[in-house]
Amino acid sequence: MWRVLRRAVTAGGRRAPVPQGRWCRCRQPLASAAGRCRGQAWAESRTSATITMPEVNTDHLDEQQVQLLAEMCILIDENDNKVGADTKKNCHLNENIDKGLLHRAFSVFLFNTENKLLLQQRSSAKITFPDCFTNTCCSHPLSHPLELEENNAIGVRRAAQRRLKAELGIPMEQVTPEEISYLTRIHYKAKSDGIWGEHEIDYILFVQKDVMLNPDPNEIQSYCYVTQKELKQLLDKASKNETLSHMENNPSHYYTMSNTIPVDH
Ligand SMILES: [Mn+2]
Repeated sequence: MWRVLRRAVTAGGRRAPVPQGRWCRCRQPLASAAGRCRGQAWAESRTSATITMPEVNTDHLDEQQVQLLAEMCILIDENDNKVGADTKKNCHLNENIDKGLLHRAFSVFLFNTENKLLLQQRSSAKITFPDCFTNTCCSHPLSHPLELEENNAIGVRRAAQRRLKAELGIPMEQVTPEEISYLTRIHYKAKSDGIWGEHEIDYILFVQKDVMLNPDPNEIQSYCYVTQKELKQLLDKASKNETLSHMENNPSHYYTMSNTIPVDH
């Protein structure tokens, strides 16, 4: 996580050169002679009655988590321009991701006043990456006017406040959108299993505050604060597949961020 963040921050402010070839008006390479990039082609396909979505049986999954699959995420192109909306379920099916479906997301790193980072372990009920350790809170802004607002990433920061309350039980007034800093964006793609996966542009958000926690066990099974040194040790152990002493779980369950690239070149 630290390595990727450092790279993303260092890269801030520079623009990638414009490559040659045929380009869509959203500056993405064209996927077809029809003059559309993959993101737009996907958005248009969603309005067509001839497209069939993959059928996935969710009967064996956690009921509360399955209900959340109906939430509407924000579909984007590779430059983070909104191109539509689709369910959380459709956004996280590898079958759709393989066709280029991409959605907007965020990743919160909350530090206390001792500069320790809050980590969480996802619950076993989670559909993607169950039991994985990760940073403080990863989720999505929804396709709702308040969370679609792009000025100063305010919509994403509002969504982060909502999910810090929902997952960790942090009272809304303890972390307001004004106290959440937007650093940069990364493009992240990873498979969770054969069916489910992630493909998103993540807004990296930092918060520094001492907060009250009351985690929802359906979302989170454990949490801890770590120093930067402790986090590096944990990641070292995870990469060597060694047992973690005070987080007693399979270290290979750490989110791998190796497939991330900074968006804000
Ligand atoms: Mn996602």
